[in-house]
Amino acid sequence: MTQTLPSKSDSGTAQNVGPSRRTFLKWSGVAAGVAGLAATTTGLGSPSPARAATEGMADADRTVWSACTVNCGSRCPLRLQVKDGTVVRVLPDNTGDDQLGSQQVRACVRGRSIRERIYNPDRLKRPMKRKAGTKRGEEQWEEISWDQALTEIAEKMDDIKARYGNEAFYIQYGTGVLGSTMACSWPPEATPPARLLSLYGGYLDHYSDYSTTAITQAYPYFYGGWVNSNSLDDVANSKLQVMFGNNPLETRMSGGGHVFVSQQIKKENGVRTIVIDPRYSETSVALGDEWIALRPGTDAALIAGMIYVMVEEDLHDQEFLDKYCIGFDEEHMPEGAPKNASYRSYLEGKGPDGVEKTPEWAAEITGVDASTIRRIAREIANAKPCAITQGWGPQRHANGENTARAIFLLACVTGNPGIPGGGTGARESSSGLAIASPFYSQYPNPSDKIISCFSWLDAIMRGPEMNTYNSAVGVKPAPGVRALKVPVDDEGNPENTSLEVPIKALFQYGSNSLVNQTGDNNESVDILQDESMAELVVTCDIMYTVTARYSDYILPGTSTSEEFDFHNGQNGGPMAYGIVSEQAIEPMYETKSIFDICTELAAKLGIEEEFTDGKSREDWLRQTIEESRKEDPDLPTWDEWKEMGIYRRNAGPVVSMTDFREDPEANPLGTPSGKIEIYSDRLATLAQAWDFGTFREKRQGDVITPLPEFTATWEGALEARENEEYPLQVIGHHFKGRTHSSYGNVKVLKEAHTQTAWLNPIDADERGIENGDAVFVFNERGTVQLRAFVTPRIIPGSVSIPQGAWYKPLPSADFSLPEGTNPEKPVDVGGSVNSLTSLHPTPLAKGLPSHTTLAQVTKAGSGALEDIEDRYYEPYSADAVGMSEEN
Ligand SMILES: Nc1nc2c(c(=O)[nH]1)N[C@H]1C(S)=C(S)[C@@H](COP(=O)(O)OP(=O)(O)OC[C@H]3O[C@@H](n4cnc5c(=O)[nH]c(N)nc54)[C@H](O)[C@@H]3O)O[C@H]1N2
Ligand SMILES: Nc1nc2c(c(=O)[nH]1)N[C@H]1C(S)=C(S)[C@@H](COP(=O)(O)OP(=O)(O)OC[C@H]3O[C@@H](n4cnc5c(=O)[nH]c(N)nc54)[C@H](O)[C@@H]3O)O[C@H]1N2
Ligand code: SF4
Ligand SMILES: [Mo]
Repeated sequence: MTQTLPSKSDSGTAQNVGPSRRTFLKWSGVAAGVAGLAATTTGLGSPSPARAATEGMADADRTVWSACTVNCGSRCPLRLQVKDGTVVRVLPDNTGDDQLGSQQVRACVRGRSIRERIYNPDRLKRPMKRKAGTKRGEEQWEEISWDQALTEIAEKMDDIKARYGNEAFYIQYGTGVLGSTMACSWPPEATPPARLLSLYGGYLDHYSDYSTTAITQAYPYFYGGWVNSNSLDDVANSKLQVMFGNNPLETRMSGGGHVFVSQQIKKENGVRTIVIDPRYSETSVALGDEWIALRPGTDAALIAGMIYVMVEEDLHDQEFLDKYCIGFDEEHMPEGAPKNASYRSYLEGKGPDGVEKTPEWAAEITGVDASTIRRIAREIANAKPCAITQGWGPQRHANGENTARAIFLLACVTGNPGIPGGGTGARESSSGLAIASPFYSQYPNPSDKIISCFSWLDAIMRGPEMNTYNSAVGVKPAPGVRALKVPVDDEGNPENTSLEVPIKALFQYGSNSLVNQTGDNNESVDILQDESMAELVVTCDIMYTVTARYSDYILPGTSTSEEFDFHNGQNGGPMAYGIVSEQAIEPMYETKSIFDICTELAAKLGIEEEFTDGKSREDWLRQTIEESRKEDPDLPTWDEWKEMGIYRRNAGPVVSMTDFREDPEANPLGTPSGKIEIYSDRLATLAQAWDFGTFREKRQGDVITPLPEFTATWEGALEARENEEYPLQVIGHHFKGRTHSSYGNVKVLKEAHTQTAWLNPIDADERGIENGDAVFVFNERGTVQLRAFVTPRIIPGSVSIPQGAWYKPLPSADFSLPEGTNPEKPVDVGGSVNSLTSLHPTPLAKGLPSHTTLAQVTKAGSGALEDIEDRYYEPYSADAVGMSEEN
């Protein structure tokens, strides 16, 4: 077998390990139409490639507007060409221009390959039920009719409701159809299952999201609520750009390309860019003038070291700190705060730890040498203004709340919030359209209890033991607010709320988070396989995903190309836009839209009339646009919008927090002091009240600190040095080959962007690993087998396994495993980083610590490469588990 081995080059996308041609060609499409696709893409009817790109096939029956609606943080229109009822070609937006604010929205490689998602061998075809007597995940399915599936689900729901009440129902985090309106999959309250469950008596809601759990909870204590930084195009006004773990060139691949255009502006204006990331990311490659490689989870130490230098050399913006902030020095502390509790005291070693936060101290923790820390501290302080942003990688860590606040702090110490060219240290702003949501606002959830989006496995196991103090169980503050507000009594102490019952029924719609996207796949499976815990697991997806595999009922959904919908644009920068997609093709197989599924389930539950309110899907969409037009008459009508596909307008660049900057007294923040709180006395209170270790062992770093200080955490950079068994820090970056797990089964994308473990040559040499070798990455929680990408693009001591690959566990007995692997755990040959990560939540937010994981890497034995090669391209397929083929 011939193999294309990865190149050692460290630029661009050279990490890819090519598949063998044999496995690639082995693939065959499921639908008859697919056979014709190869011919059409070779240019039939297309006079020139350029024309083909926008005009496509001359003999297509029609071209309709559709969209890519997955959660990549962008949102792209697609023009689907249909011939004989089959999508034969995907064309880009052909409207707009090349000016920022009215730019064309060009779909990325994923959206452009959407046909291979529509006509994928893994498409779910008809409802399936787990066979009686088998365990979840054993993949023994019985195909059943829609009527049987929905009747049985309704009966089980009634039974659970009678025994436990509505708090036992949970809508899983799921963002696969985030970009739609009638097919929306998140936030829960904006989904068809939520309308159904609200009418049925309510459900347990979740706060925050897997993207931003830690930073969402950090915000209120620092800025009083969510604020963005300036939009990226505002970089034209900056003297320097500093990006902490922000990788928009991979995580914002379209959104109208404002990232690319804005960064062109950066280049034209000669704005130097420093990227601070354990990896030399795509953004560092394309934009970075300097890459600062730091150990994962240590940004707060780097920042302390830098601010130490700024203070020492009087480069900090004392005026800004005095006027807009509290907590920086002893002269500006909230009443009642202890002595020496200010950030300056922390730097000077006057706080409880007694350690001066010199650059040498920071160097020891971060791996960035002290002279570099001094140099960039001076550069950042002297560049006025300086655009400091963070992605969400830095906060997806064991104490990500403090990291997020530390990056905000750097922006404040340098006086950058609220001015052009500056920013808040948060992620970049983007404009949007205000769209009404009549379908979802009509029946709010009658239950106002809320848990962290990451706590549902705990709630399955021990719901009634969970309360505010030990698990941040809360009360929903207001519709649409997804941060937890902890109510306090007259003394300022948090009020306690408890769950009454465990979660018993789980609904996954557009979610692969039951298993695969949450964390610790193997433990999640163990919990789900105990049927005394979760009693009903229903999944609606378009693919036979990992989550589908562990469900009781699988309901096959239609894809966006099979539906009418409205999609609010995202990340167009200064451009706000929206897309109306038309139904391109008939629903495939026996698939149904989530609106129809919920309508039919509502009928079984006796609430159909309320559910639809007598309106069709299109009626609701029309109403959505009509109601939005009442507030914003410039918007097109539904019919006009349908015709034009995409509507856009220039909303202008965003500079955030200008009101506060101009007049902080008149425009106070939502913090108790109305100012930016570098020291938060509410966090000081929570630090006392919060109870760690009740049912998860308290681990290092499970602390809340009033200041955004560095905390050494479990499985963090410091622990890595002491841990001989698992000395490597594993992160799992968001990857261009997939949007999480979505598109993860598209062959061309797998071929172009192969799943590998990034490993520094120093670590590889120590282990006798060469580029392209098969390796095991393992810890107590699991073992993953995949190829190594040996590259100086990652800091020594760290490994990155791009998140979202599909978990594929095989019995460990089939492998000859190295010492240190846990034989009780299967070997994941799909390469999911969540086979290694932990379910231990972050301290304040109870969020995902996905990028905090220790593991070891060793070379896998002979034969492993061929194994990987063979398994990598085979479909996960529903056909393989007993679904019939005929359409
Ligand atoms: N192509 C593609 N785009 C996507 C997605 C996808 O799956 N694929 N997912 C979308 C979604 S839902 C989200 S939430 C966003 C996610 O966007 P992010 O959360 O920003 O993405 P990550 O890749 O997790 O992290 C960004 C960078 O942070 C780095 N990093 C990790 N740990 C640390 C640290 O401790 N400190 C510092 N300074 N850097 C660190 C990573 O190496 C990475 O380069 O992306 C969106 N866009
Ligand atoms: N280790 C680690 N884990 C992570 C992260 C990380 O950085 N590291 N990032 C986290 C983040 S930020 C996020 S947002 C989550 C994302 O986690 P999820 O929201 O679960 O995202 P996906 O894996 O893309 O799953 C979306 C599902 O929707 C399905 N879907 C797509 N289109 C349709 C449709 O039209 N109809 C139906 N019915 N289904 C559809 C897809 O097939 C897919 O199964 O992952 C989190 N997990
Ligand atoms: S994956 Fe994101 S950037 Fe790519 S086409 Fe879809 S919405 Fe656009
Ligand atoms: Mo996310």
